[in-house]
Amino acid sequence: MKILILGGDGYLGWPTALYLSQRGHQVAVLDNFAKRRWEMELNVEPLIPILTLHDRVKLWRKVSGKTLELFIADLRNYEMVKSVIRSFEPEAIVHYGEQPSAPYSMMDHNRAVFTQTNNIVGTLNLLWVLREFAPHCHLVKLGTMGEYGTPNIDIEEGFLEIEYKGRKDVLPYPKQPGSIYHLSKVHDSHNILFACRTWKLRSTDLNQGIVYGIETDETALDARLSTSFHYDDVFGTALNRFVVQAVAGIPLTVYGAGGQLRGFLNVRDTLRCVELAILNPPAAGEYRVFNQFTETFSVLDLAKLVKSQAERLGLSVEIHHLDNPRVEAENHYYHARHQKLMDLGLVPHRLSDVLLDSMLRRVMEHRNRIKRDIILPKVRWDGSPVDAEEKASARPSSVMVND
Ligand code: USQ
Repeated sequence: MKILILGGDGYLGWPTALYLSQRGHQVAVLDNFAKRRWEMELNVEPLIPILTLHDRVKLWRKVSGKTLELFIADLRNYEMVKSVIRSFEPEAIVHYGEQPSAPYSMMDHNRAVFTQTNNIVGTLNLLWVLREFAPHCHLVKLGTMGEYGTPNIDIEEGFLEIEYKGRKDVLPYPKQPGSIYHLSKVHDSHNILFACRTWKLRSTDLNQGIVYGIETDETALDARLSTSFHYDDVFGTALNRFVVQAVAGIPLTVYGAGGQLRGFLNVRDTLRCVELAILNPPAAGEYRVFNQFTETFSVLDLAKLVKSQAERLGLSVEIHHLDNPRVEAENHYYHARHQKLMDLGLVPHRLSDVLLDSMLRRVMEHRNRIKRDIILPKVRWDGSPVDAEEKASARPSSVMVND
């Protein structure tokens, strides 16, 4: 199948491209290198150095004999999106091409506006191009479990059957996201649902949980095929950060009580879920939602798991409860359904001692590259100032990001 990966230079886009290409699909990757620019803005970098996208594509051809077509384009530019879709003619599009960080979106007004403009306009352009030039193409869109927030009832997969004043309907599940970034995904979901209903496009919205892991079968073929693995306070996610902190001898940064419950999945399962969605497309006009995670953990339990596995490797690990920089529930009900991908055949890679051990060992190989001053959280949801120690490593307070 002809598959276009938007955000093909990123943590998930790159391994997805390799995975699908390895399985015989004709794959193209598109990126505008925004992530690399944000890294420069914040003075952060991936733990394992990565090549330029051009060189990664060349290396993949050498390693696998397979070709990835490369597009450099910005989704906010309608003409660019149009020309890519018309020239490649994808049958499926996997859309990771958005600003993915909640803290980045909460940093300041500029970045809040940027996140929503970038994400929502990019996706709207894409929907419009599909309407005009590729109405049969299946849009596999990366949404987030964070769209739902943490309601005090079970979370369903996208839709909720409700009875109100004696009448029944199945309606989009209510959304209570916890950041400007998560809100951007909610707005995308509404736009995509509208496009499917009105223009008979077809789409799968993958409400993905928090991804962890460094390696996939394809990136392991050559160290230089590694994906872009972040552990800083803006682009790193909870478990990936804890593993790096454990290796660096920095106390694990649990925000608040640590009772925040979230759905997690291994990076290898992200790739399989995307493949399952592609191989089982929705009908024309259908908008469907899959909750894409495999296990639920509290943040504190994750920290404890990392601590105990790291101690088996001889590392000494402490857990610190930091004043929570976010506005979120720290003790709450959380029961989210995630059956549809299992029904399609997903066999999860569960978080195990073996898996944590291999992550820790991989990070240990790169321990000399860990930047200690990019670990503590410096973005507060309520806008209150960071403390003196954090300020010492503060970022530029004003950055023009709206190019
Ligand atoms: N947390 C800590 N300590 C840390 C980092 C995070 O306690 O050092 C806590 C946060 O307060 C939060 C939870 O861990 O309660 C998750 O935070 P996160 O930074 O790992 O993930 P989040 O901001 O929710 O966003 C990430 C990805 C995003 C994706 C989302 C899936 O960056 O792209 O959409 O996970 S989900 O969370 O299910 O919405």
